Amino acid sequence: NANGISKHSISSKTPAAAHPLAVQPAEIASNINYHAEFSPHFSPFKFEPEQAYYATAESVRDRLIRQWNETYLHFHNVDPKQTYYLSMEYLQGRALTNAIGNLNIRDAYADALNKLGHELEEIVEQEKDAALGNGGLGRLASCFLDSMATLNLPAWGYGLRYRYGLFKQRITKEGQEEVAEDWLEKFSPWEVVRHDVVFPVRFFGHVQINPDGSRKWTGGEVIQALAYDVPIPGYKTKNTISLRLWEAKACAEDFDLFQFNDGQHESAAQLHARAQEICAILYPGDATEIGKLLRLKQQFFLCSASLQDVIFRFKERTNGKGPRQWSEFPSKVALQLNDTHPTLAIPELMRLLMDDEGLGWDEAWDITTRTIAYTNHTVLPEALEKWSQSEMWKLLPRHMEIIEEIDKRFVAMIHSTRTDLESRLQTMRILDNNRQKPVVRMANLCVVSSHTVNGVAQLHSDILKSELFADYVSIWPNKFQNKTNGVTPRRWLRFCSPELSDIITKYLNTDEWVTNLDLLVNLRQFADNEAFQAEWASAKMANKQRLAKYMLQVTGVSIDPKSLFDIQVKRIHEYKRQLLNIIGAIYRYKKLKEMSPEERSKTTPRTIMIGGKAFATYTNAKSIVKLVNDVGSVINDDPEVNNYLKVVFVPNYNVSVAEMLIPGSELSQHISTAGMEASGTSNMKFALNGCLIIGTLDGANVEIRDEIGEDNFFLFGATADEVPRLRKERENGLFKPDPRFEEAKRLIRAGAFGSYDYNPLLDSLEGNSGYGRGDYFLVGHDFPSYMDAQDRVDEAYKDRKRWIKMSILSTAGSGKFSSDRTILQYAKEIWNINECPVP
Ligand code: B1H
Repeated sequence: NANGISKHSISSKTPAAAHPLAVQPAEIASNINYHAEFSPHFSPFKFEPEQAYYATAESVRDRLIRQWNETYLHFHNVDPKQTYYLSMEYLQGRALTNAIGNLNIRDAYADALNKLGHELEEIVEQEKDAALGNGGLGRLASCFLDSMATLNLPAWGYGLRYRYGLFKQRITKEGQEEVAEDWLEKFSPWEVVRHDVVFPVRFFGHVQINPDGSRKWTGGEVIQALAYDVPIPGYKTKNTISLRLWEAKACAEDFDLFQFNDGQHESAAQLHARAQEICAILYPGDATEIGKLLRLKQQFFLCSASLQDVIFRFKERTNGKGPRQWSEFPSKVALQLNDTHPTLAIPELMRLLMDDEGLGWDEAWDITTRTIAYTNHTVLPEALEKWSQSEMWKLLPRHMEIIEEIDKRFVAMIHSTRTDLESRLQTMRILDNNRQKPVVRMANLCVVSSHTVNGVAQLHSDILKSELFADYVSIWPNKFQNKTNGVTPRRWLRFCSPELSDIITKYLNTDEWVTNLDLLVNLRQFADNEAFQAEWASAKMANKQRLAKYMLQVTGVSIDPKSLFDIQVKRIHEYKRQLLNIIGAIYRYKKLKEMSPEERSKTTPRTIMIGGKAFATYTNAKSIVKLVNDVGSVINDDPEVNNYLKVVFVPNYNVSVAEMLIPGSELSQHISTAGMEASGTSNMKFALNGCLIIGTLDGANVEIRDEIGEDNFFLFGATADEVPRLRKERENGLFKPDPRFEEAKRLIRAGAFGSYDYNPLLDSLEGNSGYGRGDYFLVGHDFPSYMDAQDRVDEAYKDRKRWIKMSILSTAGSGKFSSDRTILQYAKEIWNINECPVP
């Protein structure tokens, strides 16, 4: 290629002999030993758990690479239409348990490790989480990869290889402290660097107009994108797909030897430093707009490298049939944008097709719009990405030309065919020029340029159609779809709760539910079966004991496994209303204090666990973290009540912590202001694990309740369609707060939980209007019905048989929420791709 960088391609000279892989535990043990001895990372004379982990992981990786190569070659030969999932985030968590589970070699590896004097359970704990994502959106991408592989779909993921993933949360007296998380400190055994896969990505520069009128983007700086492949095995299938993560690096020739020898060390390495910046960190925002130029660079870096790779593969897979026709592109490639973060794929594909491949606008536009689809994950106005036009002109001048042209043609189309929409044009346009600083509205660009736009739960998709994108629906009524989220039942039940899984397999008399989650519905017939109930209860108890042990270890607080385990874990955000939870807990504490010992002994003992990370500059979210910790310190140290109530903050919530918490949970809180949580996915994981939900009619809660039955769901709160009216009423001074709510707030202000100044946080719940003020999230309004729902929880828990039955029905009703179902719907209804199993 132009930069003299060679690309990998399938050669006729592939190595022939397949090296046999170990099968028996003794052979596996010797293979692990082999890796321990020849891995250059550690001294061969040590075989502590850490070394054992790396050697085991490398042994497992050999198998993944074998399958990955077979899958790649198979796709190459069959040349099916393939989906590429573009996402700025993947929350992979740990890989070892998942890999040996999916490859169905767990027992052999456990035996092999035993032979070497280690326990698998201890070894898997050595692995650091790969946390290249913030929350639900990133974890969804990882669940999707697992399902794509398991369903044998020709699909894979593209992302960025951040040097530092999501920060580690440390809890101090001051509250949350962010610490860089060094997931690559030693190295990651799950990635394979591909020195033969490198693409140039340009920034800045200018547009050159050629004599024939064609345009070319030149100058500026060019940074290289280097591929790292993370093999993603499917469950009990040979298919192993790829998560390709790009790393940024500068070319050797960009290193100015003359300057360096001249003593100007820093400026000599300037481009190297700027390249390193690009993939240095994941921006730790979740549903908050991050207006950083470096973030825009990251987004373009992902889009450009991935599209060059896709086009390279498209051209390569000709199977000797002569050069590709560009008209074939949409029948070979589907691109899915995970929210607007990879929107630049749209102008970048247009640019590559027009400027590099010589296509005209109309043909390039036709190909682009038939290839790209967009998933929206939020309606929160502050999370809708808008980039400054002037910054974009500097960074991506050719792309801005293309975006202007898309906008211009859209405006012309409205004027010529839809004069009825002319009054709406100012909000529908891609360019917003009516501000001091004109911006590009990324969501509008996505809607105009995609063949399909989808929301992530039915209620959310309905809101997209009736509110956020209503104007576009009248132009393109068939463009909008719903794809309710799902979670992988492998990680989120089969592997994180082997105890419960074994019982399910025993009673269903098959383990097919792991790939056909709808089979769980057959558990309903056992909901009243006493033997089944007893086994179910004891599995849940074992999980609670494991969780209690963990909590003691990380917080020093001892919790009673016989108490009701009530959990809320998710990113801290005002719309998710952790404040409602903690204010409810404070009122509960106050009531317990007022009771006689006799009365107290009749209450349902509870352990409330709250965990999650707050965006570093989100002041109210950080105050909430501090408040939960302060309230916990007071209650947990109060001997009068601490047998009946504990409040514990779960530090550093991440995927691995979730795998411990969710199986041990009995009640979980999904209590966002209705209409604001697009879907939620942990609600699905909790329900799948037999945990009951207290929640609002928001996001996927609505569908979960439909599936498991309203009797098995603790519902409260305003509905989405009531929210605007309630906010109005509040503005008009018509809201009368509940005295219990007022009392709990008064206690905080009076310093019952320490001297930290919670007034600014509590003030957000007062007043009459304004975003973030005047109780925009309706905590006060929903408080009384929340407390009623909590009373119903306490009553239900006293009847153990009833509770266990509800728990069973919860799991039995969770079949719909498998990401296998979600991905099959994407495959059929958006991507138009078919399975391609490796024989
Ligand atoms: C979701 C985000 C998000 N929606 C901006 N939007 C980000 C927005 O770094 N940023 O700038 C990062 C993430 N994340 C979540 O997606 C929704 O809030 C959940 O309700 C939903 O379940 C999840 C997956 O669809």
